[in-house]
Amino acid sequence: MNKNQQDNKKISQLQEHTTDNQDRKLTTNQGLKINNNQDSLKTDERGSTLLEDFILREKITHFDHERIPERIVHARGSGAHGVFKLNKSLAKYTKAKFLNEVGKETPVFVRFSTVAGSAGSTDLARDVRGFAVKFYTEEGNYDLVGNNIPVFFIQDAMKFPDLVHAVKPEPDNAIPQAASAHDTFWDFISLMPESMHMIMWAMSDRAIPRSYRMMEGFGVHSFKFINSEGAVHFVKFHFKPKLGVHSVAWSEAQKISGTDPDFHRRDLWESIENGAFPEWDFGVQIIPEENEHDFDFDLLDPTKLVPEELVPVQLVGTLTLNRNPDNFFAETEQIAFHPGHLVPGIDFTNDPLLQGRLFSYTDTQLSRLGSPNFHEIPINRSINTVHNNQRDGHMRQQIAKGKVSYEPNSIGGGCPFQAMMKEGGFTSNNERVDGNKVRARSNSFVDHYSQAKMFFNSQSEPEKTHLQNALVFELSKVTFPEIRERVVGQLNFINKDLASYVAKRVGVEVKKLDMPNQSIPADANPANLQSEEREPATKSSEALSMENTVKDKIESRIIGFIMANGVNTQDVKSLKNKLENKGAVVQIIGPSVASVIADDGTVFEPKHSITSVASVSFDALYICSGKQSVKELMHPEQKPIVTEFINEAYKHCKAIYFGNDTDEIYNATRISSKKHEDPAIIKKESDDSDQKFIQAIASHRVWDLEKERNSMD
Ligand code: HDE
Repeated sequence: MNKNQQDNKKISQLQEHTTDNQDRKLTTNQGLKINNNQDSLKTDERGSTLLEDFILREKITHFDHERIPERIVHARGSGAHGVFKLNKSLAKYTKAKFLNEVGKETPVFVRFSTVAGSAGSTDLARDVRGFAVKFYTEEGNYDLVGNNIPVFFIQDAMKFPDLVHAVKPEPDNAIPQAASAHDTFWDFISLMPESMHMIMWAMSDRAIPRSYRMMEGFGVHSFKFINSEGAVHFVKFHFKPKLGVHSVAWSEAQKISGTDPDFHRRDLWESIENGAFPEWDFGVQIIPEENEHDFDFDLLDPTKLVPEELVPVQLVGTLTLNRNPDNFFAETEQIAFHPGHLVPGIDFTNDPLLQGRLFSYTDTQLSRLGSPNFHEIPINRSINTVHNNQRDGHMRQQIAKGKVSYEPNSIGGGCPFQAMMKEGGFTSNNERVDGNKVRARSNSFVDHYSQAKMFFNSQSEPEKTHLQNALVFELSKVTFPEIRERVVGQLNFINKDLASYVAKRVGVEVKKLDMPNQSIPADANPANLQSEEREPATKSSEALSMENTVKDKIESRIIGFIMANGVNTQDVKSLKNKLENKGAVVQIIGPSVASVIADDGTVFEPKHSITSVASVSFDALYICSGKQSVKELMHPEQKPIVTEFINEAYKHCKAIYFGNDTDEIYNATRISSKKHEDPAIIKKESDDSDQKFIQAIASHRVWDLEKERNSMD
């Protein structure tokens, strides 16, 4: 543990519950030392096992009960510890202490997740990603349970079970796993015009991130900040990754799902182990209460975002993940988030989606973790001690002293006391409430297309192509033509070209939207909440395109060095040093995992054999210099494997660098027939070639050249 981690109050609290088996004897759960862990107790060597074998019974009983229910949504996830540091005080807006004092550090645990798949599903599913942060503040736990997309599919919690049932595997045959490309999801979506903005995001490359470290995080709903004078501001929360927002290609995602379904989990784990700590800027968009109605959308509507052109994001803090969990189940699986875990100075709004969440999260922990004492599980404990009169329940850990478990009391001197506001006692925002009880949707929520248009307008050409093709992919898996037609009808409200592009490729025509006439009251039929086509007030917004993201870093990018015996040592070492100095990770790929002997006798140990890894696991490739090495790689047995490996990286628009004497390899690949200049294909020609390669890696991909790179066969 380094000094920073020792100072982390949450980590020191966890130490009390952490064990280490190093140099210890095996024991039962009662602490009894075990002398034989190989054989059960029997009537004879070949006899029946005795019921009295309490050691066997304990071991098997525990094993029988090892599984707990997985999360109903967000089951597949990975997490890490870290710290949140405040760089700019928000005291003007909120009295939350962790957001007041510049320089203050608050321990955090962050869990990233996919939504639809089971706990064992692939990381690379086309899906929204969860981005849930637990801040262990001095005033109690504050949970910001967000996503990597700033809006949501539905406007009201009432529709959440329907949405989730629609996207999960279909109930008759439990197919498909971790995928939205099926009938029931698109049936639901085609009837829910309010989903269309989120559909634009979910079909964009945001739904197939390169890494958890390269995703944004959003609180999604509008929340409230309350300052010490009681003044209220609306706030939207943002996390912006220092490494930029980057994605993989869809064909790459599908292949990664086979070659390394733990791709994101591994990436997070390894970058932290390697000291390349993932970092985000934390930002807020702040809107004074009196400006609530200044927008052409409702701040309470979770299918809308606040364009950064209207309200800039103020960057006020840094989130850094610097420590992997010691135990996945104890920490990542048992962590229990809840948007209702608040601290003074932060409050909810009436967003009807958020309001429903406030019920759901404690409820789900009860079924998942099995007891109302889930807050006592070490990862869930607040760093300040809990004092209240709640008692007992399954698996109670806390030993609360004294006779008294009620309030008011005189026997216990009235303790624990209620805290006054000035002592940090939480008070809800004193909002005036006046209205009729109705089961209805506000008219201010019925505009479903203008922000979907804004998102589509904001995309670069390659991003638009990817989005269109994602829709084509998904809808091609829908077996009901009328559903495909309805979705296309919805798309037509967003963009005519988009609708006709998709229609042509999924075998339907663009028609006037025909919503089924269901036998329910018209005003309660979601299909009737269809809005008119409307132009967005903000036509397009820079922040919505990944094209405009950070592209000047190669930190933690994985560069595959392809080499064989006879490779040029000097050349390998020099480039490796340059890349590693900038924080990239170099991994050697050999013809097999056997040691590679270089031209001067130096031994390189490959991490991978080219036969057992695919180029999708790398951000860029270097074909190392050396005649002998090239000769071995171009041996008839190796040649097809090596060329396919490189061709695939080419197809995925990656940077590929050819060292000296590698023309034979270059000529064997599809790259040799390229017709135009390609800044990410570099030959070692001059002193600045290495620098060009570094720049190409930092740019992530040459998406602009995707058509060209894929068109030659
Ligand atoms: Fe969740 N959501 N959600 N959700 N959600 C859960 O809680 C729910 C919503 C989000 O890493 C569950 O502990 C309802 C929006 C994340 O442990 C459950 C509604 C956003 C995670 C639940 C929503 C989220 C969850 C399942 C609509 C983005 C994973 C397991 C009313 C702002 C947290 C659990 C983790 C998890 C309910 C909508 C984010 C069932 C009812 C919108 C990141 O309680």
